[in-house]
Amino acid sequence: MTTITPALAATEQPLHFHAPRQAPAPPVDAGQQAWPVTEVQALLDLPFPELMHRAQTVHREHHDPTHMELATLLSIKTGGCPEDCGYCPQSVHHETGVEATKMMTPDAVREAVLGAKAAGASRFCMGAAWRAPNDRDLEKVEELVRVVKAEGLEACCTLGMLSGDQAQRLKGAGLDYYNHNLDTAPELYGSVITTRDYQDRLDTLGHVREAGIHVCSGGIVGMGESRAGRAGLIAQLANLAPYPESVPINHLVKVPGTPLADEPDLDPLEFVRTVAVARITMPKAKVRLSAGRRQMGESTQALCFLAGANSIFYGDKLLVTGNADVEADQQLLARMGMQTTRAHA
Ligand code: SAM
Ligand code: DTB
Ligand code: SF4
Repeated sequence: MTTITPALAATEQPLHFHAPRQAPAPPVDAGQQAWPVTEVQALLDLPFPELMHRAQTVHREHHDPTHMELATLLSIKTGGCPEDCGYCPQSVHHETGVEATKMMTPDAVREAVLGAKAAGASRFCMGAAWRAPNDRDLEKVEELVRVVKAEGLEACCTLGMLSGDQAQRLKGAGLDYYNHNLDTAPELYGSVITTRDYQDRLDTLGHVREAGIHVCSGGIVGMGESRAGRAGLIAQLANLAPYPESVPINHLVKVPGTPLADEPDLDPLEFVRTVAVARITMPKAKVRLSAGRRQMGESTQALCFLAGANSIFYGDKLLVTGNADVEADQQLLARMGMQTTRAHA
């Protein structure tokens, strides 16, 4: 069960104080459901040191553990969203003080892309507070995707639900990734969002996949769910065939005025466990430590990187809330001896 990393194998035997506890093996038959939720929960339940060892072993088999992807996020159309997502400051259903804006112009977006590139980001993700874009919106977004691509960054969008035709159009504009999160386990979805259902989310992911755009899909941890709830989310993501190329794991950012503003704090180790299990069940994916980094502090972030997170949102702002500072991120990565990739134009 334990793989010896090449560097270790060449010189010495690993120390084993006791045999690792029984934990599920990776899927063997691609035709079957890859990760039953019970097996995902069994991973979440492992003693923390065992779980971290498993996650690091998988991580090293597929990725350089010293590498970090930097993705910058920009809200191209903020607020006024008709959906009622319980966590979200941009919903018209919650009084959060977020003002609705018009869509940003290509020139303003270009400026943000250049800033992100100069700061070292290689991926640029544009978010809009829509239930779904209309066709006029989409035409404008196509232009923005071209702006990002012209500067040599990977382009990602998150615009809400998409039809098959809209996904094809974004692909035609050069979009690399589309972000659309499952957010939580199917059985918890209705208690967080009532204006759309899980199947709507899965349908959009299907359209994105069919159009040949890479899928970016993850969820939010810390919304009051149990371990079983987190297992349900990870199992859904891991059982998408194929699983997403990119998996954002957000920690709930509690925004005053949203229904989840007073949610009790989650034990940080539960968050790290979720990252580790995402890494084990989706070995080749980029696992992005997304919202919540500012609040969780450096030690928890460092544990998440050791658990297999190899991408972060980089820039002083997420969509409407603050992110960890760029300088603090650069220092943390430098202190950890980690490298990033720069965009080429
Ligand atoms: N409106 C589009 C949609 O919902 O697909 C795109 C933007 S929406 C803000 C993108 C994602 O941000 C959500 O699916 C959710 O996972 C995440 N998000 C929103 N508010 C959050 C919060 N307060 N804390 C953590 N994640 C959040
Ligand atoms: C994702 O998974 N997280 C990002 C991005 N995809 C669009 C959004 C996080 C939002 C956090 C709260 C806010 O600033 O609105
Ligand atoms: Fe709208 Fe997206 Fe916020 Fe939900 S998460 S309210 S769809 S912006």
